[in-house]
Amino acid sequence: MTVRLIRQNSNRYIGVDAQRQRYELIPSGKLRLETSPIVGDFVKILETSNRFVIEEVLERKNQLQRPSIANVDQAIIVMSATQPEFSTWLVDQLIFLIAAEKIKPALIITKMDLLENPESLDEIIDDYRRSGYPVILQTKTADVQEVKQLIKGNVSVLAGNSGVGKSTILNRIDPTLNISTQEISFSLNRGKHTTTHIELHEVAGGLIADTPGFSTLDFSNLTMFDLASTVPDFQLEQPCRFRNCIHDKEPGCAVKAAVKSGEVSKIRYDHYKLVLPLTKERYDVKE
Ligand SMILES: Nc1nc2c(ncn2[C@@H]2O[C@H](COP(=O)(O)OP(=O)(O)OP(=O)(O)O)[C@@H](O)[C@H]2O)c(=O)[nH]1
Ligand SMILES: [Mg+2]
Ligand SMILES: [Zn+2]
Repeated sequence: MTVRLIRQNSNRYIGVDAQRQRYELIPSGKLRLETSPIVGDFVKILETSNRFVIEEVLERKNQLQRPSIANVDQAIIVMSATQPEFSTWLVDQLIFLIAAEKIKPALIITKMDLLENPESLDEIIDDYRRSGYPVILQTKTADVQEVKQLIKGNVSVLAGNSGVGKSTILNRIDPTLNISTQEISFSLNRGKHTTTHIELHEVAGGLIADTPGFSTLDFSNLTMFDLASTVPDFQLEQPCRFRNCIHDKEPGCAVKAAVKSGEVSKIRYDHYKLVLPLTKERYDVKE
C-alpha cells in the first residue's frame, strides 16, 4: 500500500492514504541505511506484527532541505507589510530560490492593518501581480477565502521570517489547528521559531506546512544557469539569441529587451543581477 507522509517527529511518521486513513509508521531497518523518509514522501508500507513499517520511498519530484519536505507544489512567501518592514529584495531572493526548486511562488502580505498608508505598497503589489505572481493581502481580520483557494489541491510550504504571521494565517483558516503563535511562544520561553516538528496540515482541501521554510538565503548550490533559466519573470515567448544566456552581457538577450520595454520587472531584474555573483560558478565576462 502507498501512503503520503504528513508528519515526522524524529523517527516516527504519520502517513495518509487516498481515503485519508492515517497510519503511524516507522522506517524499516533496511530503509534506514538508504533513503531517510521525509514529510511529503509517497512511501510503500507493510504491516508486520501489528505495526506498519515504511518499506520504500518513491521517487521525489523535488525536495526542500530546510525544512525537509518532498513533492512540494507551491511555496507561499509570507511577508509583513511592516514590523518588520516589507522588502522586495527579500521576497525576490525567496522567489529565485523557490523557482529554482521547480516550485511555484505566491505571496501573502500580512499586517496591512498596521500600515499608516496602505497605498504606499500599491506600486510594489502591482509589480508582482503584473509579473504573474498571486498576491493576497491580509490583516488580523481579513477574509481568508483567497488563501483557501490558493491552498486547495496543492502541497504548499510557507516561507518567511519569524513573526510575519505564518501560523496566524493557518489558525484563521482552520482554528482547530491551534498552532502556537508568537505571543504564546514568548511566554513559554521557547526559541526564536515557534514551530518545531515537521507536518503537512490537511487544510482547505490541500496540504500545507507551517515551517520556517527557506530560512537561509543560500545561492551557493545553484549554478548561474539554474538561476537564469528558472526565474518565472524571464519565461518569455521570444527566446534569447543564446540558449544558455544568463541575461547579463550577452547580445540578443530577450530578457534585457523585455526589461527595457517594461514587460519584465526592472526590480526583479536588478535583484537577479545582485544574486548572480552569489551562485556556484562565477561567470567569465567576455567583452
Ligand atoms: N496586526 C496584525 N498582526 C498580525 C497579523 N498577522 C500576524 N500578526 C501578529 O504577529 C505576531 C507573529 O505571528 P505568528 O503567526 O506567530 O508568526 P510566524 O510567522 O508563525 O512566526 P514563527 O512561528 O516564529 O516563524 C503575532 O503576535 C500575531 O498576532 C496581521 O495581519 N495584522
Ligand atoms: Mg509560527
Ligand atoms: Zn537572455
